[in-house]
Amino acid sequence: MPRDNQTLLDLYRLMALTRALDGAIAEIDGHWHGLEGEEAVVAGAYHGLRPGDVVAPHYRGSLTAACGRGADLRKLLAGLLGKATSYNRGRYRSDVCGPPEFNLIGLYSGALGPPLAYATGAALAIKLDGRDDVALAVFGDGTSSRGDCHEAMNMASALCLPVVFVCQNNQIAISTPASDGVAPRSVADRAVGYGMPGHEIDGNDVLAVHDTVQMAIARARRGDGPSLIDAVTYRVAGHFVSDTVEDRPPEEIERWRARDPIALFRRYLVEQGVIDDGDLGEIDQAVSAEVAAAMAQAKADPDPGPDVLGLDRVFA
Ligand SMILES: Cc1ncc(C[n+]2csc(CCOP(=O)(O)OP(=O)(O)O)c2C)c(N)n1
Repeated sequence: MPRDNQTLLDLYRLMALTRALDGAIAEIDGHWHGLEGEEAVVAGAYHGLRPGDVVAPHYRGSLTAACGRGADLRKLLAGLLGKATSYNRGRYRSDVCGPPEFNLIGLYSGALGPPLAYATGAALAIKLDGRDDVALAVFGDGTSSRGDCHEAMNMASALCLPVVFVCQNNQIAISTPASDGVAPRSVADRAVGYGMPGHEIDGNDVLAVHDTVQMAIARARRGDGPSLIDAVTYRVAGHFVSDTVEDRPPEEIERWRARDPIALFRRYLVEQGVIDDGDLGEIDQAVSAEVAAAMAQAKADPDPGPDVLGLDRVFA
């Protein structure tokens, strides 16, 4: 698929931003569910959407989805810290419930699975309105075994809805390996049962993710219906920051660390002559400074007052 240098650099920047955010939040929040190693899936999937498209992100990476759609970093971090300056005035964690003005569907109840149905409902609305927008639902391998996932995919295919399903397959759900929790060999194989295209791809290759998601989006916009993409990656850290239980073999973790998606993409960009190491370092520094400044501002922001405890809307 042809891509211009700006797209390549935007993808790199979104991956670097995702990692810098992840590291900064991990330092202050022991309950943070990080996504180190999974950056290629989220940057590849969330880059290049149109404003009218609707996204139901997986909770790991929902901040990347919001950033990719132009949300303000300081306001997002204020949401994480429960500050009055956040999009929802400190009422809900922005890592699971993004600002709806960016057409983001949140994990409103905390239950994994329902967002697939919400995204499918959004796709039905898009179709009934006669628009050529699409809905994108991203979810984990564990979530893919929920009943909601089956219902959403069945309805999406039966009604030929413009929705793209992307499994952010980090191969584990808390402590259940996908090999125990997913019945077929691959999540993508389930697509056959729904009569939609299924693609198993390298989730550590940002270009494979971006190209495949964009291809599925183009298909959905044409009115040809849903697709299922299984982006296979790996969770190199614990389920959340303070999770010290580790029952995966250390050599398996090291093998995946050696396939770090950001390092792989850096090498590609330099080898292709798109950018040199020095300029990549400048992007890294700029992104880190941006995250540090937004975090400092969000920390200094005021806590919500009694005014947000009223019975009005959650979102400002
Ligand atoms: C319906 C529901 N069941 C259980 C949970 C508790 N829970 C939180 S994270 C998680 C693991 C989900 O695994 P997966 O979908 O693979 O995503 P990952 O955490 O690996 O990114 C579970 C079971 C939940 N939030 N919602």
